[in-house]
Amino acid sequence: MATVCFDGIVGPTHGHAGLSAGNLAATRHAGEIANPRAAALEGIAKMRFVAKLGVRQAVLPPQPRPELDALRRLGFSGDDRAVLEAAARVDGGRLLALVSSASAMWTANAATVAPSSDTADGRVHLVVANLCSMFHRSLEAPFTARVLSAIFADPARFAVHEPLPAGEYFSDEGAANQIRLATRAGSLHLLAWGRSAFGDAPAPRLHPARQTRQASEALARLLALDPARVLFPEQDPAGIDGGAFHTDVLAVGNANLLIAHERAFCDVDRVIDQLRERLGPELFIAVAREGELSLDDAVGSYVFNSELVTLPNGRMALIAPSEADSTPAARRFLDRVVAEPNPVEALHFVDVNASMKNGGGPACLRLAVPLEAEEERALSGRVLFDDELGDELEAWISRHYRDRLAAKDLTDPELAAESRRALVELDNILSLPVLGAC
Ligand code: SUG
Repeated sequence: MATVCFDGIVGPTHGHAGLSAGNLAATRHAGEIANPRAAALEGIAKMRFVAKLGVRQAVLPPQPRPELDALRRLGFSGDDRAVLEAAARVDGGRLLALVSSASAMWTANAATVAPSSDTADGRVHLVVANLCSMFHRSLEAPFTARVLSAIFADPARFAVHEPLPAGEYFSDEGAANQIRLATRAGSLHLLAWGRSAFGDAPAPRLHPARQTRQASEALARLLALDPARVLFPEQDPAGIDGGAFHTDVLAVGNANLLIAHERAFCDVDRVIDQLRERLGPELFIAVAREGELSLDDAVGSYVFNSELVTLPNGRMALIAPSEADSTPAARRFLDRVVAEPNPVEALHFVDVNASMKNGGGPACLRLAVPLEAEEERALSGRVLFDDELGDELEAWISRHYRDRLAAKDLTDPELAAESRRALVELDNILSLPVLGAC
C-alpha cells in the first residue's frame, strides 16, 4: 500500500479575505492583494518536488468561483453582473468574498479517509467533509462529493460517502483532524475534535472550535473502522486559542511516527500512553514541549503542518514550510527529529507562502489516500501527477490566471467567465467531466 497525496490546484480567485476566525495567518493578511497565478504555480512546484521524491502524487481540481448559484439561492437575481454587483454591496463586500474563496485548495479538509486494509468491507472509504463551521468552506462540500465520486468511481473498490448532515451537531473538517498510524501491531485512527455539540467538554475561549466529537464518532462508523482501532482525542482548547484551528496545525503522523506539539491534544501524555499500548514498541513519537518550542512559534511557523511521507526505500521525509526554516526554535526541533532514531531520513523546505498567508501549509494542501497498486490503477480521470501533467497545468495556469486580484476585482463578471472557461478546459486536461457541467 502506498499513500497517494491529492493536492488541490489553487483556483483562479485565490485571495486573502480574512474569512476564518481563529486562523491567525488568514486574519493577519486580510485585504492583501493576491497573485492567483503565482499561488497556483507554487502549488504545482510543490507537487513536482514531492513527486520527484518518489511519492505518489495526484491532483484535485479547483471549484467554480465565484459561486453564483449560491448567490442566486440567496435571492440575488438578474445577469451575472447584476448578481455580483448587488452581492458586493452586502456587508461591505464580505458576502462576495465568501462565495469567491478558492479555499477548496486545502484538500486536507476535503474528506476523511480509511484504506481498504482497515475497513470492514475491504473497500477504501472516503467521507466528504461538510465544513459547516465556516460558510465559505461549506460551499465546497457538494462539488467535492462530485469530484471524489468521479475519481473514486469503482463501487467494488471505493465508497464515497455524502457529507454528514450539516449543522451545529455534526461539524466535520475532514482529514485535517485525522491521523492514521500503523505498526505491525495494526493501524490506529485518531479522529480528533474541538468541541462537543452539547458543551459537555472543555472549549476554547477566544477562537471557534470547528470539529464536533459527534461528527468524529459518525466518521468512525461511516469509515467502517473497527472501534478498537479508533481514538477520539480532544484538541487542546489552549492550542485552538493559540491559533491551531485544525489538529494538523500541531500534529502530523504517518505509519509508525507521530510528531506533535504538547498543545495538540488535551492530556497529551495519556494520548501517547494509549498509542504506545495499541501500537507497541515500533511506534516513534516526537513531542515538542512548550519549553522547547512555544505555541506561538509552532503556529507561526506551521512546523507541524509538514508533510510526512514514506519514500520508496521505506524511510520517511519531512516536507516543511520554509517559514519553519526561518523560525529558529522550529528549525531546532526539526533537526532534533531528523537526528533521533526514527524513520525520518530527510528534511526539505518548500515555499508555499501564498497558501501560508491563509493559514494553509504543505500538509493542508494535500489529502493523503493510502491505496493498493490495483486501487491506484482503478482511479478515474488523469489525476496522477507526472512531469507532463505538471507542464500542462503550468501552461494552463499561465494562460488563464491573473497575477493580481484585489477585493474590488471580484465584482468583475469577466473574472467569473474567465474562471469558468479555465475549469472547462481543465476538464479536458484531467479527463474528468465534472467542471464543464457547472
Ligand atoms: O479553513 N483558510 C483555511 C485554511 C485551511 C487550512 N487547512 C488545514 N489546516 N488543514 C481555513 O481556515 C482563509 C481564506 C481567506 O481568508 O481568504 C481560509 O479559508
